[in-house]
Amino acid sequence: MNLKSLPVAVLMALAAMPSADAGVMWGERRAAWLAEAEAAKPMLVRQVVRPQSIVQAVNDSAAYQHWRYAPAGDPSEMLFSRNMKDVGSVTLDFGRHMTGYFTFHTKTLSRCQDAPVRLRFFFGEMPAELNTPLDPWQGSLSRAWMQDEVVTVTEVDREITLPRRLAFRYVRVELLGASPDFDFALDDMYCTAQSSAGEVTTALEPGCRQDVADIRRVSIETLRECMQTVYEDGPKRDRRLWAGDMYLQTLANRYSFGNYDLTRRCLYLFAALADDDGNVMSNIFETPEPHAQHGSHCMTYSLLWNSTLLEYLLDTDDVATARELWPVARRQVEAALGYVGDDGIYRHSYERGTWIFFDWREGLDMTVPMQGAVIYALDQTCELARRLGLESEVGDWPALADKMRKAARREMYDRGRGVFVSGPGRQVSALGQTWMVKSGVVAGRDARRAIETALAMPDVCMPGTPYATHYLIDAMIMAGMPDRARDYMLAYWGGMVAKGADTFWESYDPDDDFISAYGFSPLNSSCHAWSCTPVYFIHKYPGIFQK
Ligand code: RAM
Repeated sequence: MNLKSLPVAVLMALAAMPSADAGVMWGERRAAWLAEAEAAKPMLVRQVVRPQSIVQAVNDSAAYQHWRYAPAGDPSEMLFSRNMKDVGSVTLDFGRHMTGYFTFHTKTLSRCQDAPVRLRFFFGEMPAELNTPLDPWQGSLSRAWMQDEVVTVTEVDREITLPRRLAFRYVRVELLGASPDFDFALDDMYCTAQSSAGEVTTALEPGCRQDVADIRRVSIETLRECMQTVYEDGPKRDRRLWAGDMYLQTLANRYSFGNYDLTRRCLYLFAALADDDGNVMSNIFETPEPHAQHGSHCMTYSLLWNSTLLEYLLDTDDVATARELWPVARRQVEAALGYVGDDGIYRHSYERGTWIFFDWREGLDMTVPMQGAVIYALDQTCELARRLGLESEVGDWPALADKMRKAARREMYDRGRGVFVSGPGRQVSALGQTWMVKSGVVAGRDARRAIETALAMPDVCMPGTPYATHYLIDAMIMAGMPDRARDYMLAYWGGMVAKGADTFWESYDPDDDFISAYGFSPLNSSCHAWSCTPVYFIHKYPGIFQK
C-alpha cells in the first residue's frame, strides 16, 4: 500500500496508533488495519438534482404525522424569475430523498445591491419535520441535528454552496432581510447528491407483485442514501458508522449493490479502533480523523461485528481478511462470556460500562433477548472458525452454546403458555421469542407456538423499530412461518410506503405515527440504514416474497 496517497488526517491518525505497546491489544497491527480501511475508501458518485415543484403544506389529520404537501406550481414560473420580496416564503419538492450539498444562486432584478440579503433555508426529509415548531426545543439530542440554516448573502449574482452536508427531499426558503432599494430573485438551486452505492445488480422475477416491488425500491433507496464513505446509519442523523446498522446493511447490500469493499473498509475501521482491551466500539466517526465514540461499547453490536465478518467471508471468500481479523472476533465473544455464569445464564452488569441494545421500545426487558444474542454469537463465531479452519481456537464454545440453550429452556421458558418470559417482571416480548428462535433454543412447532402466542397477547411488548422487526421476520422464517413473515413484512414496511415513505424510517409503529426514541418525532431520521432489509428478504427468499 502506498502510504503517500493517504490524506494527512489519516496519516496523523496512523502515527498516533499504538505501536508494540503491550497494554493495547493488537497494538502493532492496528496501523495496518487503519491503512487497509483507508485504501478501501470508495469513490462517491455525484448527481445534480433540481427541484421539481413548488408545494403547499396541508395540515391533514389523515396524513402521516398530520402533514402532507400538495403541488402548487412550477418553480421556473413561480419562483426563479420573481422578486423574492414578493415571494417571501416558498417550499420546494425535489421529488426524491437526497444526501448531498445544496447550492443556490441569486440574481439582481432591478437597481443594484446596497445591503446584504438574509435567507433561512430549512431542509427536511418529511413534511411534518418542516411544519412542526422546533422551539422551545423538546428533543433529547442536539437541536443542531435539525437542518435549518440562516445564510447572509453579501454579494448577489453569485452561487453559494452551504458547507453542511444535508439529507432532504423538501426545502423551505424564507426571506429574513432585504433592502427596499433593489430587487433580486432566487433564480436557481440544486442539490449535488452523493452515494458510493453504484448500480443495482439484482432484479425481481417477472410478474412479481407491485407492493413487493414498491417495498424493494424504497428499501434500495434507503440503503443507497446510507452508503457513503462508510455504511452510515442515517444521512441526517447520526451520520456515522454503527456496528448494528452495518450488519443489516451488509445483508441488504448482497442483494442490491454488491459493494463488498465498503464492508471490508468498515470491518477494518472497527478493528483498528477497538478499545485497548480489544472491544469493538459501537460507532465510529470518519472525521477529522477516524475515531470511535469514546467508551461506547455496546455488547450486542460488538457481537454483530462477528456476524458481519462471517457474512463478508460468505460473500467474498476473502479468507485472508477474515483470518487477519479472526482474533478480533474471538475477543468479542470472550468479552461477552465474562457475563455468563456457571449456570449458563448471561447476566448483564452496567457497572462495567457496557450497554446492550435491541430496540428503542421503552420498557423492553433484555434478559431473554440477550441470552439468545450471546448463543447466536457463539454459533456464528464457531461457524466463522470452521470456515477458516480454526476450530481449535473455539475450544468448548459449541458445548457452552448448548449449555446456554438448556439454561434458557430451564429458566426462561413458560412451558404452560409456550412462551419465553423475560426478567423479574416475566415480560413477554416479540423480541424475546425472536432471539430464542434465532439461537435455536426452540425450533419447529415450539418456535411457531412461542411467536404466535406472544403476538396474540394484548399486552405483548412489540418492536418499535424496523431494526427489531427485521429479526422478528427472520425468526418467523426460521420457525417455518413463511406466510406470516410475508404478511408481516408487507403490512409493516408496506405501511410506511402507504404513508408516503421515499426511504424507510428509523422508528415505526403502525399504531403510533409520532413514536420517537428522542422525545420529539421531527428529530427522527427518516432514511435509516437499519430499515433497509426488505430487499434482503425479498431476494433471499423469492419463493416467500416474490410469488
Ligand atoms: C441511534 C442510531 C443508530 C443506532 C443506535 C443504537 O443513535 O439510530 O442507528 O444503531 O442508536
